[in-house]
Amino acid sequence: MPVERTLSIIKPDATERNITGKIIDRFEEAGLRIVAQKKIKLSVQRAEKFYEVHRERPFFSDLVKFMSSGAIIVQVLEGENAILKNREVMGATNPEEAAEGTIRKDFAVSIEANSVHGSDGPETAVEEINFFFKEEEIVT
Ligand code: IDP
Ligand code: MG
Repeated sequence: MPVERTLSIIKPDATERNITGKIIDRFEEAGLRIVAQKKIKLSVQRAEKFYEVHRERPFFSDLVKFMSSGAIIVQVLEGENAILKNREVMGATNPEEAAEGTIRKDFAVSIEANSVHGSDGPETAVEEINFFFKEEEIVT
């Protein structure tokens, strides 16, 4: 299986509740390695840009408000099949539909405040990693 990189975000609802270590443990237990990480706060403008593809969705402005409301941890995760593996560990967008043992099932507050973001494919992974990190900030 190919070694891939994916962009992960631990969202404001999780940093606020001080459960980032519990979430990171799920990634590491699944064989994903943190090769870059920083704690930041997004401006409204940066959050709008990151979620540009959702601009026409009814939840866009609430999502931008939420994602810029507090600290987030952005990470590059690396491992075999990392993009899909991370999505599996995260669980479905709506925690009510997320499988047992997934991060969103165990930690999410709502469909919006669902604790984590993960890239959804190889192209978005590259774009999203480049949105937050320079190559020299990624250390394997
Ligand atoms: P994903 O994070 O599982 O890839 P997307 O459809 O890409 O889900 O949506 C991006 C984010 O927008 C979700 O993680 C969630 O925070 C928020 N979101 C998605 N659907 C809804 C909704 O129906 N109501 C409120 N927020 C939503
Ligand atoms: Mg998505």
